[in-house]
Amino acid sequence: MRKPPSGDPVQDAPDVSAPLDSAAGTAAVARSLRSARQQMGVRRTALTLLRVNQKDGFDCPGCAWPEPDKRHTAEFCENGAKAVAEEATLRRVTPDFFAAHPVADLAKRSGYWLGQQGRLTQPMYLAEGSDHYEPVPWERAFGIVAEELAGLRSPDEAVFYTSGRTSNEAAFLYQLFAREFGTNNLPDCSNMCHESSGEALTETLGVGKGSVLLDDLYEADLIIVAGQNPGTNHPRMLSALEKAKAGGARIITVNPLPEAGMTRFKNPQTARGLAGAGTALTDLFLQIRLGGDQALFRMLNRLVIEREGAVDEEFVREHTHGFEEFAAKARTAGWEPTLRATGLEREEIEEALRMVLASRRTVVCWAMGLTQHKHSVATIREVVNFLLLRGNVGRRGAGVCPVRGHSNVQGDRTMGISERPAPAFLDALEREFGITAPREHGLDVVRSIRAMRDGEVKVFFAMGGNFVSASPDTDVTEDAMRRARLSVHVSTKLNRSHCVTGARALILPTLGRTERDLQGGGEQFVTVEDSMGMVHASRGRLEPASPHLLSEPAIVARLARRVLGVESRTPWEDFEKDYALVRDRIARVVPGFEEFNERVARPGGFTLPHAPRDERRFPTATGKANFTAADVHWPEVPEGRLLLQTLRSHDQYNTTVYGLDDRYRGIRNGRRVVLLNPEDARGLGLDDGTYADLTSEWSDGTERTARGFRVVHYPVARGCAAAYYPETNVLVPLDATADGSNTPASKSVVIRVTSA
Ligand SMILES: Nc1nc2c(c(=O)[nH]1)N[C@H]1C(S)=C(S)[C@@H](COP(=O)(O)OP(=O)(O)OC[C@H]3O[C@@H](n4cnc5c(=O)[nH]c(N)nc54)[C@H](O)[C@@H]3O)O[C@H]1N2
Ligand SMILES: Nc1nc2c(c(=O)[nH]1)N[C@H]1C(S)=C(S)[C@@H](COP(=O)(O)OP(=O)(O)OC[C@H]3O[C@@H](n4cnc5c(=O)[nH]c(N)nc54)[C@H](O)[C@@H]3O)O[C@H]1N2
Ligand SMILES: [Mo]
Repeated sequence: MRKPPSGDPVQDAPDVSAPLDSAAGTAAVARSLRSARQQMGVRRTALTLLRVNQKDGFDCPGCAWPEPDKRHTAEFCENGAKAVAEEATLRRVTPDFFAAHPVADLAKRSGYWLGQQGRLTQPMYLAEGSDHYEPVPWERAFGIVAEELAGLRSPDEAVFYTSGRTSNEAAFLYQLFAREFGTNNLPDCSNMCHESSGEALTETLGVGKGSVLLDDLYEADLIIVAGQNPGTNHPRMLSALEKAKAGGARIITVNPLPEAGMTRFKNPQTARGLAGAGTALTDLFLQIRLGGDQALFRMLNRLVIEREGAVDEEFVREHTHGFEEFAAKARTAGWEPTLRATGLEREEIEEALRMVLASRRTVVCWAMGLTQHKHSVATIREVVNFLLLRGNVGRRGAGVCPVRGHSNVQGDRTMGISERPAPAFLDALEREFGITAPREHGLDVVRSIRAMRDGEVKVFFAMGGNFVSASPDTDVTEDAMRRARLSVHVSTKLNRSHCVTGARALILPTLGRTERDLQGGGEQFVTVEDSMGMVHASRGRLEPASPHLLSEPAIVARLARRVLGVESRTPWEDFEKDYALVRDRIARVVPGFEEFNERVARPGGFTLPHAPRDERRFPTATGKANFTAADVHWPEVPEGRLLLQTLRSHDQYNTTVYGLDDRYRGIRNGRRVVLLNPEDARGLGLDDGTYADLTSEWSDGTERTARGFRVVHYPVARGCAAAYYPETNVLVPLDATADGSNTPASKSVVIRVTSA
């Protein structure tokens, strides 16, 4: 079939052209200014974009990549500009809009359409049995939440979700409120994102965060970028890689797709980048099969161990534990399974080995390509083994670099947003606030969905995000949400989670990063922590999108007063007026934040301590860095089936679709595409341009189907397929999660592709 089958739920007619082999450059600048002007107009564009990531400006609501010390006047990227434009848009969703659109009608719209309607302006309430949201005064909205919470048999029948844009101050108050209320049910987007990294790093190094700073990248001899597409998702990282290369670093890219940004980068901030050929970033491209990374690193580790003098024996002796057991295991790695798991040639791995051995200082960077598989935790532990062997932790120019997603997802965790809080954190919280914190572990994202499905959770509260679209198994998740008594979303923009709701629902509109936050105590700023543990202030300057908006800290503080009543000894009212008082408390509860207010006042902020990086101290169970000797796994794919990864286009931010232009991959005007290796496609009788249905097969015998995807012949690794998230979340079974982190295995879904 050449045309989309009729009944296709989303208007989608993808145009396809050849993928590009370089990223950024003038086209990126033009694209960012165009989307900014469309949403904000000319003057606002100039005023806003110049404040992104400046020392007295606001933190870009895009990704968590850190700001360099010497900043350009335009320290943002094409996709940062889109993130800002999306928030600073002049379009508004008013009560009239809700009067004109019944919820059932909104539920039929695409996520793209919903997002394009503009900023939310007033608190809205969907009464039980009603088909329209209606405006509701703030105090009544808080009253509704309090009513439902008071009716629960146990505080654990409520869940408090967080998406990673929430500031440190709001996150700290939010977790305090949840714990005073009595639950650790604090799932967050991390559960779907870098949880596997946190899990693996905590066990092996004692700190669940990255160990490198920007300077380390600049000083590295070798940087391995595995399972990450920085050209789209962390574009400013390309500038750092370019600088590293100028300093002599070499780069190995490990990815089933050749991504334009890693191939060649035209830095839009330099004249040469704008006009010339740009910098070739990747020295060696390993086009790996999905999920083959553990096998790759295991083989490299075997080869390093076998090579005379290649292991840093002093480091291993002084600082690590478990080497012998690991080495014995690694020596058994065989070539045949390695080549099968990775799809690579032996010569390619040997070339990688030569680069590894030639490097004194190695950094490994990764993102979702490593974290969203069943065996992700073991894979990341293998990366740690790899770095430990040659002493590449706690040395300048070397270390682990998990590149975070949301701009404050790391900070939210530091502030205690976690369903499995450390006992020491709870002890400190109890001491500071005189509360009794619940000690039992709470629910993560996947377990929250199960609990809602099974009627065990009745109130769902979200601080940001788009839970039903971001979560796996869309149909199951939506049904689960519909079983809730009440769903509440603190949001800036309309999304699908406002349309698929509990029996009652509330939308609580909030300020974005770009906006001025005026409280009783004067103008406020908030703080965030980037992917490298640097904490700094973020100050919005724009007039808020509507006079009815409340800031996230104000929403939490007012809700807490209403729900907890006079029993709470926490000075919520003071916290709402003056966020510096919140920071004083954070300083006493969270290690590394001593003298928080003083230190964050300095331009550029401060860097949090990191024991492995700063002093080669490893706060693990053994007191050393741990080698781990897991079995090697990779996804088994039955005959005639493919392995699907669900990834991001260049024109989206998670569930927010900015536009329909996945520029670097040459895909425009539609998102229902499936990228297949031409040989695999031919084997299945699927010509480029035809339409196909995707059916996932799960081990319990259940199947899930998504229909009407345009087949695109694309240079993906053999046996692998790629399609966009969130359209394909419907294919990811709720129970398909990573061992040890419970992260949905969104990058290894076994599918069959059949002609539509
Ligand atoms: N503009 C923009 N920026 C963003 C986001 C966005 O949506 N838009 N999202 C933010 C968030 S929350 C996050 S977590 C990050 C996500 O950043 P990324 O992790 O870069 O995002 P994905 O699109 O999921 O891309 C995964 C990459 O890993 C590769 N990959 C997939 N599976 C494997 C595998 O098994 N092995 C290897 N070696 N590679 C694999 C894919 O081909 C792809 O290049 O970006 C953040 N920044
Ligand atoms: N299949 C598949 N599923 C995935 C992934 C994948 O790669 N494949 N990736 C996973 C990952 S890495 C992540 S992080 C999750 C993302 O999951 P979420 O963080 O839940 O989703 P987002 O799409 O980032 O949330 C967008 C919404 O956040 C709201 N928002 C934006 N800014 C603000 C703000 O400042 N304050 C408040 N209160 N609200 C705001 C807006 O209303 C917007 O509609 O998705 C996960 N799901
Ligand atoms: Mo993420």
